[in-house]
Amino acid sequence: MIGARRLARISRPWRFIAAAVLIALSVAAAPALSQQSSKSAGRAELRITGAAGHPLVLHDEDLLAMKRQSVAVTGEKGGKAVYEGVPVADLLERAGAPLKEKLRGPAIALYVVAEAADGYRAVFAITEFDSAFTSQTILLADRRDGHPLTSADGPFKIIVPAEKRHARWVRQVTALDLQRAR
Ligand SMILES: Nc1nc2c(c(=O)[nH]1)N[C@H]1C(S)=C(S)[C@@H](COP(=O)(O)O)O[C@H]1N2
Ligand SMILES: [Mo]
Repeated sequence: MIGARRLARISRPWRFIAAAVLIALSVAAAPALSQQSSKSAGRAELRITGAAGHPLVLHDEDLLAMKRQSVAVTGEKGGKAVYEGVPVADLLERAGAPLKEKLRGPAIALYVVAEAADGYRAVFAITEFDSAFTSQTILLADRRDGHPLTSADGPFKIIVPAEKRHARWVRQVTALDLQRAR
């Protein structure tokens, strides 16, 4: 039998250790929890930069509040998917880029560099986004088949529906840089 005095002597250090372990665990979990909540609060961002218009930073909730469009596409390997997002033209317009009736004269020399997190780059002439020039809608997608894009694809991916090769279907888009040809 363990006497009451002896029990108190044994259990006190154990109580101390249990408390220390609990504190250590909560300290360790805090960064993971705050990362989780910042992710669900949607801090994925898209920068629009460059020569024409004004700089603009958009978050995924901004894209969700804009006029949305979806497109059914066939992948390079034949798989089908429905991408949903915002026409790149609307994003450029929001940043003050000349489109529609303003897309004429010197503005015809503008081009957009789509920049990705892995350093990949693709170039589009500004006319490729304008509905007066083309019936194709190039989309900045944030959803595929109703779900947010995977980390390999997203948070944002450019969809070029009429293009059979997918070299300009830029994954992990971080910025659209609007430049003028010299
Ligand atoms: N960020 C990024 N996007 C990219 C690429 C890349 O290397 N990095 N490769 C492109 C090329 S060449 C192709 S064929 C497709 C391939 O897309 P998938 O891996 O989803 O099939 O992504 C395009 N988008
Ligand atoms: Mo490719």
